[in-house]
Amino acid sequence: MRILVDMDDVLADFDAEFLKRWRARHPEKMYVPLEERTIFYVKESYPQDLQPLVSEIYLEPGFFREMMPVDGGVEAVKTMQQMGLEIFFCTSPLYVYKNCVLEKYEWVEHHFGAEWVNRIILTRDKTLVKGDILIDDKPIITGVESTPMWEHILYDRPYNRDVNRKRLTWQNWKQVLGM
Ligand code: T3P
Ligand code: MG
Repeated sequence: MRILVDMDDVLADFDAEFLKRWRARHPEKMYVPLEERTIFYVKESYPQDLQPLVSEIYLEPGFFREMMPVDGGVEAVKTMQQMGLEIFFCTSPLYVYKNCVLEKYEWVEHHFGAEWVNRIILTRDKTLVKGDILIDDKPIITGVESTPMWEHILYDRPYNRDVNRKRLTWQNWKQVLGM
């Protein structure tokens, strides 16, 4: 069985990194706590006049490299591999790819080890990738293939709770996947 695992907000905590930087840089400005996020894209969760300041943060050097791992994620992926599952990271670069692409590779090398870099699939279209399961926090995943090979299982996040689909966290993945 091949499992595709998304990176941002599944293995690497994009939202926490954003909030940490936002609150340090703009302590006088409003912020949206994670539990109140109902929109996938962090920028769209903020008023229009603040949006350039939001994207400035996740476009800056170091943002993707310095994200903390999501609790239990690294361990879960390594356990899956030990159980004989075939694991690939399946992640999309930002359209403004300058720092993000390199830093995603660095993040995997740092948190998993150099040999795991061979397992990165970087694509803007995940529907083209073959796998049995895709674990991803994005509510709806679209691309040129209308019926992807994988089953999308949501990584549970506040902004995807309106989607009625199987969901898991790194605390309950074994029960949800029946392993
Ligand atoms: P991933 O496929 O690893 O989840 O959009 C490019 C990547 O950045 C993609 O990574 C999703 C992530 N991302 C967010 O999680 N939230 C955002 O607000 C933005 C702009 C990107
Ligand atoms: Mg994601």
